[in-house]
Amino acid sequence: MPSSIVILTGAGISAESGIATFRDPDGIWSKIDYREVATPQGFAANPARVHDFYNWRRQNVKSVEPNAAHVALARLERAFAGEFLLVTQNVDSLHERAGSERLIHMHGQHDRALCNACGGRTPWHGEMSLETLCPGCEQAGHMRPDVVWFGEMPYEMDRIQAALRGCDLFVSIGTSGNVYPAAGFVREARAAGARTVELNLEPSQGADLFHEAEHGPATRIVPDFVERLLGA
Ligand code: BJW
Repeated sequence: MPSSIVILTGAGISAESGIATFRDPDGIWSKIDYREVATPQGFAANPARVHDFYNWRRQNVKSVEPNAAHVALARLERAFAGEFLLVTQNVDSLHERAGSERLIHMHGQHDRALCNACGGRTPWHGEMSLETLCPGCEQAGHMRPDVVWFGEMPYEMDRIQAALRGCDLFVSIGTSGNVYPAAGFVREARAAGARTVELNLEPSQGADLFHEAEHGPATRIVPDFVERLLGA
């Protein structure tokens, strides 16, 4: 049994809940140019377009439920006696809705807004527009979705890297391994001496870097993996 676990999740863990992934053949980036909606330059060029995109995504996640893979990770966190950190690249809230608590949203969250002027973060569940002003800001700054776009620094990197340096099991779930720094976590965990496991529908970009892999839908392979781990 390991003593310290870090788990990284990506869009694939939420796919069976009904949230589209990014790079699968029918994924979001097959229909929409990421430069227009997921870069600071895209937001500066056409903020209304970016607000429309995230209003649609925020609305979409309201009707979905956590699946068996989210539930299994919450169960692992509760049952495991050692150090545990779940790092998700996902901006949906399905992990916390399934019961996960030791969780970092490294690419931000749909249900929060970020003030361009004061940097304050506010819970946000409705639509956002060019007229949306920061409720707690003396400068009445404009709000943007609290998500990390390309070229921006992901959140809580110091905490994540400390956990990677101290872990003896690293598990990557439902991510294509295309986007850094998350795609580099497996190397950091390996350098720290961790056993590394990939659970994904298909081999990811960095599949060779994992000691073990299991390929299949997350709702099957994640609960199976958790049961084996807790039973060991
Ligand atoms: C299933 C399944 C099922 C399906 N069961 N599995 C050149 C080299 C190295 C790095 C760079 C470079 N050029 C630029 C960079 C940096 C850049 C980057 O990595 N670019 C690459 C594309 C090359 N990264 C950044 O800019 C990051 N910041 C950064 O590096 O900061 C440092 C810095 C700052 C300033 C200056 C210089 C350096 C920020 C990245 C932000 C990513 N943002 C997004 C949008 C977030 C908001 C939103 O949701 O709209 O985050 S993009 C998108 O990709 C989203 C995701 O979190 C992220 C990762 O995607 P993920 O989760 O892996 O999804 P998919 O679709 O790719 O994969 C799904 C997988 O699931 C697939 O494998 C399926 O098979 C599988 N699957 N169904 C199990 N049922």
